[in-house]
Amino acid sequence: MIDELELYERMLTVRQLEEELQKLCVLGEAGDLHFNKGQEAISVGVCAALKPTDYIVTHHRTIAHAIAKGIEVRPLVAELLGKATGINRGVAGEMHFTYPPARYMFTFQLVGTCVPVAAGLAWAVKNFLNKAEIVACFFGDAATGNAQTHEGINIASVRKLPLLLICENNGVAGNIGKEFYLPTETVAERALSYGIPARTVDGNRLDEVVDAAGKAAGYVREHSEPYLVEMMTTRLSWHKQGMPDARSKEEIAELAKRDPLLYEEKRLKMTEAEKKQLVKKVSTRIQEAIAAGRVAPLSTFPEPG
Ligand SMILES: Cc1ncc(C[n+]2csc(CCOP(=O)(O)OP(=O)(O)O)c2C)c(N)n1
Repeated sequence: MIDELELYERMLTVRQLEEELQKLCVLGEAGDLHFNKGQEAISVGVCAALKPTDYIVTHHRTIAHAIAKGIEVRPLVAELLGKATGINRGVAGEMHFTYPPARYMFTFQLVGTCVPVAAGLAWAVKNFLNKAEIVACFFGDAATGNAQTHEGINIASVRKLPLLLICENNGVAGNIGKEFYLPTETVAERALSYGIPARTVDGNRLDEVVDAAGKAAGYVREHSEPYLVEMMTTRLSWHKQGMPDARSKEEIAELAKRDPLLYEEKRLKMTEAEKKQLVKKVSTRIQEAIAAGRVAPLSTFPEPG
């Protein structure tokens, strides 16, 4: 049974953590990170619909997926600050980290690359490990214009691999609009050409995400075949820190009306007092993690040889 309040808390953790990390980027204590603001319901909802033993592979907006898959805030922050106490001893950074104990397997800087690697992992899980687990791969809508995404989906379909494809469709690639990279109205309709099922849902509604991801994951597990779920969403942050948004303030304010946190607060009929209490609880955890990360020793590369 999924605890809805706990899922809301995870979304809130991502939102608040990213806000605090952004301050550290400005101070020069963290690099120019990619944030997930406005898209939190997807990572949190999909991971909640998976089994803890299922694997995930993600693209470059990695922080939300890490929290969603259960990685602790403290070692995650340490990693992002390049500290030895980080999940990868501080040498991986935001777009290359991995945490197999949580089945958070790979993250990718190169757009589209996550898809063929996720297909390879699904192949290994099915044929080598002989397990009933599935692999979920998160990628953006612009990644579908990349050849590697095509190869990955193609081979996953031909080899009947247990791969759940989650397209986070925010309608932009950096500061470029979708008319420059997406030739169809939806990403889901392109799945037809790979002979795999697909559907489009509202990625800003946690309940819809959990339901769609749960059904799709069930299909993938039962049939050992890929399934694509396109989740329509809103990027409310800049593409990355240090790269101001080309969209107007008015445009972003319009998108913010679909804020997944607001939707969930309304749906759960949360009172101001309840929200305040949760914000305080989450904020304390984050502040403790940041304080610990700041004083932790810097990462060191192992000596060669
Ligand atoms: C192969 C490749 N080309 C270009 C880039 C530069 N780049 C980084 S993120 C990005 C936009 C990707 O858009 P999308 O896949 O829709 O994900 P979003 O950033 O919107 O979450 C681009 C073009 C890259 N990292 N890799």
